[in-house]
Amino acid sequence: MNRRVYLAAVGTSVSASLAGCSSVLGVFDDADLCAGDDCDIGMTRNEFVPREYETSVGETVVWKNTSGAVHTVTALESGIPDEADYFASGGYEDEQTARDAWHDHQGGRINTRETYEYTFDVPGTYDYICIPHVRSDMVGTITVTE
Ligand SMILES: [Cu+2]
Repeated sequence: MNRRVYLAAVGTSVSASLAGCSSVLGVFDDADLCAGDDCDIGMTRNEFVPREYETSVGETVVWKNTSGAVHTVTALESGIPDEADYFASGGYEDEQTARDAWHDHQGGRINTRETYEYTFDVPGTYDYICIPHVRSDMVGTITVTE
């Protein structure tokens, strides 16, 4: 975890999350957003916070479900560098398998207060989604620098 980058990212995300604050907050959402101590990216009822996060090669990013809802972290194959490995909560090797597993048995789910982590080894931009909430625009982007 890179605290300096995290704090910078939080600074830019606050206004964005406030702007999208019309949604009904779950019981955990306001009090227990990821504070950077044990995670980098929190998950409210339907948002990754921060939505855009910067890290560097070799750093491990930790997501934590800070809401009462169930989420996934699922990379979009079309949204990651060509040389990068695919990643998804549940450890699925490709996006279709991850989607099928979710629809079949909520495979890859991250329950309340659970975490998912991934170490980025290839620089570039990574787009990912939460499968059950992508229609609510629960999407995020990780930028990995050298
Ligand atoms: Cu979600």
